[in-house]
Amino acid sequence: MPQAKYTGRKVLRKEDPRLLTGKGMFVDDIHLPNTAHLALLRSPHAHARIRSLDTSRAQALGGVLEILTGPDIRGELNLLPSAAALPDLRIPDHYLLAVERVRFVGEPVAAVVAETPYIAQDALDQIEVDYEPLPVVLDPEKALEKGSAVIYEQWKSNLAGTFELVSGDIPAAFQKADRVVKARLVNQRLIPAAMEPRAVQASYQAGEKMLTVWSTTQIPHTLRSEIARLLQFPDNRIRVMALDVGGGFGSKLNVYSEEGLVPYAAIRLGRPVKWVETRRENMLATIHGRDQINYVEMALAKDGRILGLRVRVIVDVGAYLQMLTALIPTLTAIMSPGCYKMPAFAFEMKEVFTNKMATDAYRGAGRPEATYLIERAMDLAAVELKMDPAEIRRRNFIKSTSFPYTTRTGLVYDSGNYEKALKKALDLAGYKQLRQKQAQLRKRGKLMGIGLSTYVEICAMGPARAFAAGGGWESATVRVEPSGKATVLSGSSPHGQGEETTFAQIAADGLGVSFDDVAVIHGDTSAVPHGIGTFGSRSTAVGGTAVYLSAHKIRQKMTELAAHLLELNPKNVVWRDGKLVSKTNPKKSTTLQEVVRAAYSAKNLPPGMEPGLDATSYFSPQNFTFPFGTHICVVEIDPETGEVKIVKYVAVDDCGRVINPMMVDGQVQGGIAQGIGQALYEEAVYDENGQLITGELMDYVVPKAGQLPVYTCDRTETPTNVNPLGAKGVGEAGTIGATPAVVNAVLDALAPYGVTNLDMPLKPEKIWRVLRGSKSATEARRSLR
Ligand code: MCN
Repeated sequence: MPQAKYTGRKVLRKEDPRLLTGKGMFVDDIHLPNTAHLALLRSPHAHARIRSLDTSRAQALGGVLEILTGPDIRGELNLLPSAAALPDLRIPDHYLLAVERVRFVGEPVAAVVAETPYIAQDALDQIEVDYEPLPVVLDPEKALEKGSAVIYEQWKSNLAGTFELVSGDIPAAFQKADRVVKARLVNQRLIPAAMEPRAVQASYQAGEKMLTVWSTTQIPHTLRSEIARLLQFPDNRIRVMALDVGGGFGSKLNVYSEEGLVPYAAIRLGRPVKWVETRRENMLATIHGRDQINYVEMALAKDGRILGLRVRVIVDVGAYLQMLTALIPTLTAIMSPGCYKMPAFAFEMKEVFTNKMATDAYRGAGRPEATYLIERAMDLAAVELKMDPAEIRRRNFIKSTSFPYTTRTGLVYDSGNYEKALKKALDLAGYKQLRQKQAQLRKRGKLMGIGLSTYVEICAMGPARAFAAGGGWESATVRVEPSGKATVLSGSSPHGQGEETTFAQIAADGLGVSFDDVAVIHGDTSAVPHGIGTFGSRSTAVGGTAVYLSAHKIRQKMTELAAHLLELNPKNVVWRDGKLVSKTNPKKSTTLQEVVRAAYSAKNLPPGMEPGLDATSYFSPQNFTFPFGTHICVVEIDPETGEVKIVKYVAVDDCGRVINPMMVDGQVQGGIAQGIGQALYEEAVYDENGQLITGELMDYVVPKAGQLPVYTCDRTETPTNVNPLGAKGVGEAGTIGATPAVVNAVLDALAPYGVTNLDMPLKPEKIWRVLRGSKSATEARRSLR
């Protein structure tokens, strides 16, 4: 490949001019003539039997075109998909519309299609459903107790599935331990709350038997296959388009009822049908994230060495299994040892059904939970052993000379230098001075805390052999057009990450063309041959590599063609400033333009060479990649109100070779905002009847700019050899690194009160109660002196 002109540089995003000037094209921006509108009647009960469902009054309303119910479509449409991620997993029948029972508030019960969205809404009010309320199961631990109400009678228990991973001699580790630290850590339920809620539109061209579906999806090709399966409709007659998608954070990496119902109604009515989710529906019935209880025990030698880690996990999966619900917590299992040498490890998990919306992939998806539990345990260990939190981490790090490193959980960490990232972060934060300042402030009764998190995560999903959900590869076609401009067709489908820019950088460097001359097309299954999608921070390492490989193939072909035109051996042709030049005689050259023309005119091609200039590659990596880093958070707490203020935030992340440093910073900062959100503000709360009481953005606190600090972001760069770009993922790193750093900082600030653990979110009220609980705020301040 040529010298990089664009890769590694802060190139401005191609997407921004259209997005920032309101010229983006989202699903709701498509206005097809004669469009009908779909609305869903959703269950008001968390658990109930449907005694009867009468749609006759709604049906009689003017403008109502069609009403669908669970029993109507039961035999017509297949069940929603779920990956069988655990050997003993109990996968409930997940109908597109409830049949006989509802199991969470918000579950779709009936669909109305009408001339306008308003008529559809009015008609919902006319549907009469007689519900017989059933006991509600909400607490996943109580749900496992004998005598608990059961959500699926056929299984006689609320256990969805189990997972175990044991490696090394755990009993011996705990027997010889000088100290053991223990904690019950709650990783609360979160709501992804992407800026654009979900939306689906479908249109059926009966003449061509062609179904077009526009969806706010992260996985257009997978969705096409799933719509084909749901509707029993040929996949080669379905076109799925994702257009611009206003964020997903994992919540659009799924297949939902509406993605079957809308196309189904469009075919039946012979009219375009549209559904646009409201914010309240989005909070209720688009997947949630996290929701794990982790019982952690760490065995330690007195010099701070970890001897063993035992983790018992209860996962609240909600009422149904969405596509990856059961799989996500297994990522917690394999990543729990973190950056540390772990002589013995045991992980035991139970996934439990409750009457809530399903959990699934939310930014970080299983890894924030792993990092949280290990990084909280490291701080507890530091307190127990009276060691500095940075020092105890350093003592246990896997050394930079040990890579590739096989972990206790069977992964092979590709590359890393954890100590270097930690040192850089400590230097940037001025750690030593911060500790001195903390000591002084404590004397003055001020609550200041410093929190660390040193993380490693797994991304670039992933090697096909290890990727339970199937399809660990990604594809890209690169085409040099007759004009000399280039088109990239990518199977990755970004929804905010900016690969229209970074893939253009990779292609422009590969082809020796200008960045402005590269157009990137994604999210259209009719244009792009194949793809898997954007999730698991995989697009750059897997999809970007496919772009690189295709560009490389074209480059090779152009070199051979130029050699033919110049009557040279291809080995003697070099690329220089838009020209292909003889190595030995610089006067002998041809331009890229001439080579392109020759490829398309096809009048003078080397024997056996096909006309045209395009190439498709499927890249299937042999391993995951393992980005890492250190985050340091400094907080001050107001002892009167319990309010936490982040006064400093330093992030040093390592995602291998960087394609675009500006975008990597953007990804890290967005991720940290979500990590801070979990640590301090966000929490999905259901009341005792299973009603979601944080069902609006008024109640569910997504942090705003004023609640976030100015970040200091920096990097170390440790390339991976898993792909030729040397790139690891970064899309989730901030979220993974941030949460424990913030919580550790708050608990460090509260250390003088003897508080060692508090569950997230660390809202002012919770901290104020802790401060009040020990003494009044004023007395407490005095006691610090
Ligand atoms: N990048 C880079 N150099 C690297 C790695 C990445 O320049 N070594 C750039 C990429 O080219 C891309 C961005 O950083 O522009 C993120 O790339 P990558 O880490 O490959 O992640 P993906 O594109 O696969 O994105 C998925 C990831 C996930 S899993 C979630 S969740 C998430 C996230 O990205 N959701 C997001 N970032 C998001 N950003 C926005 N705006 N909206 C979301 O919904």
